[in-house]
Amino acid sequence: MMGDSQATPPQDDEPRHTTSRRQWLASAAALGACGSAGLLGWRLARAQDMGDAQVVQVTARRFAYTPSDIVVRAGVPIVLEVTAMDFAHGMNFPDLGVRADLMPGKVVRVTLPAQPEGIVEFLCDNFCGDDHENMHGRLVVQA
Ligand SMILES: [Cu+2]
Repeated sequence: MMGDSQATPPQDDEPRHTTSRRQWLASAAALGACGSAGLLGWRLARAQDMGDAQVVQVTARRFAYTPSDIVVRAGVPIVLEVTAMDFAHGMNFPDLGVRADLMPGKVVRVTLPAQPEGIVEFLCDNFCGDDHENMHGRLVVQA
């Protein structure tokens, strides 16, 4: 980009104009040198946030989540693609303040922030029948 603008300087600029333009170019180049590195770093960080989320498929049906132990890596955002098979179950992670209404037959994406190592419990919070209280599972976060 810089090469292009230097290779074809505008012919009709006044000298003063040219000077200020040159100063602008110099500071732009200086900015670009460290600025683009910073921007690159930012882009990489964003890409990791977005692209490296671990995706896990989960199904929900009376009265269980499958898998009931969802094993994920610590420190990496989590996306659960949850399909309810038979009812609009409600997936609730009380400790994370995250819940989602599941739609029978549809994939619902439940996004969770990166977690430290440990266990995070989740449950069904839409009453779905006699064993509703037993419909729960665990996010098993491993280092
Ligand atoms: Cu349920």
